[in-house]
Amino acid sequence: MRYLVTSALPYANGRLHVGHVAGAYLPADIYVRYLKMKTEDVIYICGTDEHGTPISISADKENTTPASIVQRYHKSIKAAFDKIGIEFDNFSGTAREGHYRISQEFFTNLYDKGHIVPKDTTQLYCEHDQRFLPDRYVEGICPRCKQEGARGDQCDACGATYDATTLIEPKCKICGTTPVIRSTRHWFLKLDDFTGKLTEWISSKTYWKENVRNFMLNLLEQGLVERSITRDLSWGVPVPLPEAEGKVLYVWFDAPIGYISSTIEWAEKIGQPDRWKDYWLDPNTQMIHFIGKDNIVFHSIIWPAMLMGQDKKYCLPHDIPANEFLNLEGQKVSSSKDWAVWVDEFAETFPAEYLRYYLAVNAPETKDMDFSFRDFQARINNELNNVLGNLINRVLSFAAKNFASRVEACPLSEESKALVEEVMRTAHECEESYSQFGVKASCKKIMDLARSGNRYFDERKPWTAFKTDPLHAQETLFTCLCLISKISVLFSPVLPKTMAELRALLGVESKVTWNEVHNVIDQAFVINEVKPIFRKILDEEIDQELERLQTKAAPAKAKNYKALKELISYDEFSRMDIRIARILSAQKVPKTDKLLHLVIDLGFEERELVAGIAEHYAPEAIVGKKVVVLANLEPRKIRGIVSQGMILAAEDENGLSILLPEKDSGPGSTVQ
Ligand code: B3M
Ligand code: ZN
Repeated sequence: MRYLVTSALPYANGRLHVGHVAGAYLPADIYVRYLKMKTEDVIYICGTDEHGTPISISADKENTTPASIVQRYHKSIKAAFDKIGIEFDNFSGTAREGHYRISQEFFTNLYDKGHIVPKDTTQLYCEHDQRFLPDRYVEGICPRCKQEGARGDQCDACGATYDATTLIEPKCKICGTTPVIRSTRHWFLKLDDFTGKLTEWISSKTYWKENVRNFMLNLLEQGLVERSITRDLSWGVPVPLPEAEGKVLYVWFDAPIGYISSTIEWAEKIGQPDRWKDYWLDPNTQMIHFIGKDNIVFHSIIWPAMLMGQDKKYCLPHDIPANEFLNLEGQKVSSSKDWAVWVDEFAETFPAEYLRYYLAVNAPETKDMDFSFRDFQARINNELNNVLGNLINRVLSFAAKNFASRVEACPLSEESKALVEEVMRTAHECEESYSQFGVKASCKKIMDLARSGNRYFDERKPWTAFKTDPLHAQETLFTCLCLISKISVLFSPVLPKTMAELRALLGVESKVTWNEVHNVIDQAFVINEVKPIFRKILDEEIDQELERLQTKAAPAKAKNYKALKELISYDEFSRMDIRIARILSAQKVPKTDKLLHLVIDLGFEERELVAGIAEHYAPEAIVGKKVVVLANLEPRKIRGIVSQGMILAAEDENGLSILLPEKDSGPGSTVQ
């Protein structure tokens, strides 16, 4: 059997957080490691998704190119994967030439068969920026739930997808002006052409996760509609039609093709350029796409339809294990609000495999789960340390101390045989759960086995037996060492590095294969070294993480920023005459709390003005200060005083703060 495993291509537009890892990457990595241990023919393919409007918007904002944004995040994402041992056979990116070529081939194949048709559509167009505003280039009020900040392609609040022209009060994301509606031609994929084939195909997928299968059946039942697969953008794969100049393929059209282009890149890298065909063009390949639940429709309907419409006979997905979401401390993860645990940061603070363990036992396989730092601490301390770590420590220390680190094989009593049988049973159960992507179940079984090991050790009391019946103690130790060495195999897909360390301590072969769990051990164990392989997580460490999370996210959460005013032109701005002035005298305006009566020196003249700062500044505290004044504001009579100008001050929930020039600019200096 041949396996082709993929994980959703992360957008090259942000750092990797633990939510990503829990859903689409760790379960796939564990599955692939398991298959590789079974010496199956498997490759694990991924790369960054480098198109789409969020990337070009980031580039616009930073005044740089999409290519440089992509490069930055490709590197950062790959480095984060490396840190937690997510090991791809190839990690490519979709802005590469080979990817463009094959994406265009996909389009042309479908087009030539009549599955792609042009249509004149209406789109939002910004007259100021002279461009169309696809997808996230526009924001407005959701036509369904009326939530503000809904994007052109979709509303995050209610999940609705709609035509951008139905957005209420749409605004251009670049300049904030209200766009107009203009017509433009786009190309649509006639998904309905594939309804028959898709229905037949899905009917054989009885083993799929229910969420994916139901989703798909539901969509098929509702009837598939044409989907626009082109956009008016400059960043992306150019549409390969002469009449489509200036248009690119929609990011979701080219992204899954990245699975193929990354495999082709892999084949080229290993010097066997045709090798990719063994996977993609063999109908018996089991292709498995690990994704988050938000990507189901693209992987189960659109992508298979795209594959079905090709000249080449590509294999179709064998399974699409879609995971649910991982929340953080009870709230939805939000990258923009910094309510997230970043993988690279986390791996600086804690051993990276603790994260793998926690995300595995807490995997959002069938429902949304929560990442909580206290729970993380409890799991690591109570399970990895107190159960498995404790078993390893006591067995290895005892062997080192009382058996000079060498424990010979010996005949086993019924009691010991029962434990060995439990090991075998667990091995079979893990085989079953690993092969069905069940990482949570595997971890639980392995921990239960370690618990049984501790119980067995306690009951047989080798520390007493050793004095009266050394053979009894030897049997206990040997059986425990067998159990631990089997755990080093069973747990390898989840904790590859730690289990390799454990195997080094145990003095067993460093290369680990799955078959080993079925072997009967009849050789002595020669312990290399005794040292703890886990450490406890301290309360202080967790307090610190929680504090960091709260303070990072707090400003954005608590603060109520005032809405930005409408844009003004440079001309409008330049009509304001702002100057530096020195305060010559200040006194309270009688019978008011807020007002100060000031005399200021503008260099070329002296003036009087009234400022509403008395609650924040005592008169004597500001005399002599140089301040910033709007000097050409029309005079206004306030409490009998003609106020000629306005002092500029910043305001937030802590009150007012008058602006002062940072250097010693003299009165009359202009401000721009
Ligand atoms: N880039 C979307 C996501 O991360 C996406 C997946 C593409 S898989 C072909 O949600
Ligand atoms: Zn605009």
